[in-house]
Amino acid sequence: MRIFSQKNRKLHLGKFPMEKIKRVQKTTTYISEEIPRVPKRANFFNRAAIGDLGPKAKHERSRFVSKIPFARSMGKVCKAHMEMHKGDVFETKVDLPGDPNERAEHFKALGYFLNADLVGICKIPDYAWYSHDTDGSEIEPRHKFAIVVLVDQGFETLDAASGDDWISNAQSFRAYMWGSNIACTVAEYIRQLGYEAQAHTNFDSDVLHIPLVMLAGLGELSRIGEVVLNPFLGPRFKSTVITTNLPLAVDKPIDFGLQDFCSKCMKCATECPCNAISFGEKVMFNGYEMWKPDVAKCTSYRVTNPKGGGCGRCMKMCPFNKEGLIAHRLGLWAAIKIPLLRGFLARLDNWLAFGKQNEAKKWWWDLEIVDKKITVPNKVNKRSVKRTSKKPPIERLGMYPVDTIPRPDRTETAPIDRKEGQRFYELGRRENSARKAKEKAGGE
Ligand code: B12
Ligand code: SF4
Ligand code: SF4
Repeated sequence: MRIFSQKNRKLHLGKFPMEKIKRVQKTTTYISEEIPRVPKRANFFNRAAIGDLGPKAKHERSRFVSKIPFARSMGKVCKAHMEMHKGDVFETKVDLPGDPNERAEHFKALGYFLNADLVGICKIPDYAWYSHDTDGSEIEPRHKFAIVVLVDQGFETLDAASGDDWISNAQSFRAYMWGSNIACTVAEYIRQLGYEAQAHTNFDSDVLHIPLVMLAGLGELSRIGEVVLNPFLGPRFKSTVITTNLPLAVDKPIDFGLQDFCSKCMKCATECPCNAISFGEKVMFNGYEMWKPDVAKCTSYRVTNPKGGGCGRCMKMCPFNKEGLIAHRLGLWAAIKIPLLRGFLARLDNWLAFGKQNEAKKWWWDLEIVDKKITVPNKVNKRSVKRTSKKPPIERLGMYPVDTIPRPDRTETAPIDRKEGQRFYELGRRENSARKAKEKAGGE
């Protein structure tokens, strides 16, 4: 719903007023100068497939998306796009407008024309390139610029869902599929203009999306952990990336007060069905700070979930996952502009039980593919709102930094060591407190 006329709004600005959000020189998440590159073997979906999370996760990993018929069909579309990720570059470089600003505006407007929800541009730091592919071969950081495209997972459908029922993976794939359409089209177009370009989608990506989404000024890293939150879409999006050597003007990171808001709100942590999200302080992980989630717990839960396919309940329950003028825009304005209100707004969201399932919006069928037959599952996750922000007395989270990752080409199982993971978590917590204390004392 648009209240005011958008007649004179330039198309590269998109539909959300991102130009009103404060821009900053550095991300609101601390990033040191020394970030190691990691191989695709580190990806916990890959680890589950190889058996590092045990036999049950290994078995279910092979079907956790394709067990939902609708998610499976979108997956097939994305798979068909894979041959378009890379491609030949036209021999003649087109004489494009010399100004990188004009070019950046062109590609943003193009993204919006193709139905992107948000588009940003950044330079790609080396660490955002995976170091090795799944076969162990090295990956070269080959392009300097990233066009980062965000696609909504769909507010109204998520409003009806529990976040971990029989639509969850299909919501992910809705966004992956549109993202794949956009990224493959834009990459091919850039190659026709005579410049190298590659699409990085959910089916194959040589880059890590989280740092790129932040650097392209599309959001701040949230308590959920490995999720960037945009003020208008909340955490409810998937990203897709086009890397290129075509020089483009870049965006700056944003600051809308999320680090402070998340320090006063625990809703994602309270509502996570497997306690994978931290109630505590940020930790240092591979040279940057974050609220690291326990990805072993999250991956196991998502792939083995017996009452649904996948999970995204943390996104669903976040107070920033809203739409509408009163519920969202006014609340958002207050959360950004009045820091003193943030704790109250977080409590109010809980008290008003925002995030409860809205049955009026349910449209999909609960269906599961078992042994190539479609069945109606007899179990479905239905959830209400916990309405508490109490930290559990004991919180056992593990994390798995670069030194714990199996060799890039290792195809045999390398079971994770949960005790060691918990030890690393404690070390990361201490490292971050020491860093902050030093910063406070005026050190580096
Ligand atoms: C594998 C994966 C998972 C796995 C395992 C993660 C893991 N660590 O192995 C699990 C199951 C946990 C998972 C869960 C979810 N995921 Co996920 N995931 C991925 C995926 C496909 C690959 C990441 C990877 O290879 N990790 C392995 C290594 C690299 O992990 P790592 O070293 O610990 O680094 C992680 C972070 O620390 C961060 N990171 C890496 N380098 C750097 C550097 C800096 C400076 C910083 C600040 C951060 C950072 O990114 C990595 C993300 O896993 C990415 C897509 C992508 N290509 O980036 C999506 C992605 C990160 N997931 C996404 C989402 C949305 C989710 C879920 C909400 C599920 C859902 N229904 O949508 C949950 C959220 C869980 C949580 N609490 O954070 C989105 C995030 C979009 C956003 N809003 O920011 C992504 C980008 C997918 C996409 N295309 O949009 N995911
Ligand atoms: S952290 Fe993982 S298991 Fe927990 S709510 Fe988010 S997606 Fe679900
Ligand atoms: S639920 Fe609360 S703590 Fe979690 S990401 Fe959203 S605002 Fe931050």
